[in-house]
Amino acid sequence: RIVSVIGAPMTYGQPFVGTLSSDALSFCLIFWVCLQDSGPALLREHGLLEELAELGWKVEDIPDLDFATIGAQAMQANPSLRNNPNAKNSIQVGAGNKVLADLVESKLKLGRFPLILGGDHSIGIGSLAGILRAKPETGVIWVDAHADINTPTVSESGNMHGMPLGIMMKELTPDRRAIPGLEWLDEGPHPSPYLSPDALVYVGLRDIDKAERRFIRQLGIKTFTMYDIDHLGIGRVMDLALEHLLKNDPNRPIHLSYDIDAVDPMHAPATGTAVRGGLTWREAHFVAEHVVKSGSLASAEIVEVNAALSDGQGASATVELGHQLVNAMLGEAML
Ligand code: DIR
Ligand code: MN
Ligand code: MN
Ligand code: MN
Repeated sequence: RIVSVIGAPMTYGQPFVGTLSSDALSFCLIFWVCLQDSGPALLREHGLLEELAELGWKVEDIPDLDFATIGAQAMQANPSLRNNPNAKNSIQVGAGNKVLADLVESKLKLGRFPLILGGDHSIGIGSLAGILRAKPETGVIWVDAHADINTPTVSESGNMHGMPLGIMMKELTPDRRAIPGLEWLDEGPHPSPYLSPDALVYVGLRDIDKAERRFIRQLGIKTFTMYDIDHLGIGRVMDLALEHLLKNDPNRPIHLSYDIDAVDPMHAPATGTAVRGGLTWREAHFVAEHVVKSGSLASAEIVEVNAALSDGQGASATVELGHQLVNAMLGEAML
């Protein structure tokens, strides 16, 4: 099979752009790290593509999406639009995700396995939009310390990496055209379907905002927090997660959206919003391995690997983990 590696170095959905100290800002301007995330480049340098080939995949390497340019062009096209504090950088986030969605959709329709390298988790908007246009029946496993189900109305931070699921659920965002930059989701001959709450399973949550808690309860979303992992063990949790998604259709495609901050900061310190008490190294791998073993994994993404947010040692440890998790997603553990 062919894996299409899509570098999606989005940074506009997280707080470390635009709001930096002057020191950090000059660092940014020199190294471009604030407008273009280094995650995909570092994973490539780490030998990711060669290893996928060794695992038996044909690798299609797509040049990283240039979100800095796409974002700047979108801003130029809408000079009158003000930055919205309730959905920060929504023009740039929206424009970049539109390109990502088209790419993901086209690769899936060619029968390829899209492997998306983030970037912050706002790219979940484009990934899900593209996936649901190609395969509307897809189920999603969201591995994260956070629920990422805020909306511009309820978000306490305004950061869009905390909103992809809130924006992709009809119950929470019935009119996506109201968010500047995201109009394309509901426009044109080919609008992007919403994700149904029962098509989602969470794994690893431990930092949930008040409004998010209410949404999860109201919508009845299947959720396995760190408490559940401690209680039941990761094996049982993943069995139950797959059972929830596959009980009515064992052939349903699954998308794995993997936020590296689900893993304990001991192993993944280079990420924007680290939360203690996360997945162990083995639990983190098992999550991916067990989804692969089901035979249902059709697409995957790894997000929030942000080397700019740690010292060199922390950054290389996080990239190493990200690389290993990608190997797991693409079947390294299968005999
Ligand atoms: C928080 C943090 N719930 C927010 N979310 C993060 O800003 O909405 N998601 N860090 O990855
Ligand atoms: Mn996330
Ligand atoms: Mn997170
Ligand atoms: Mn018990």
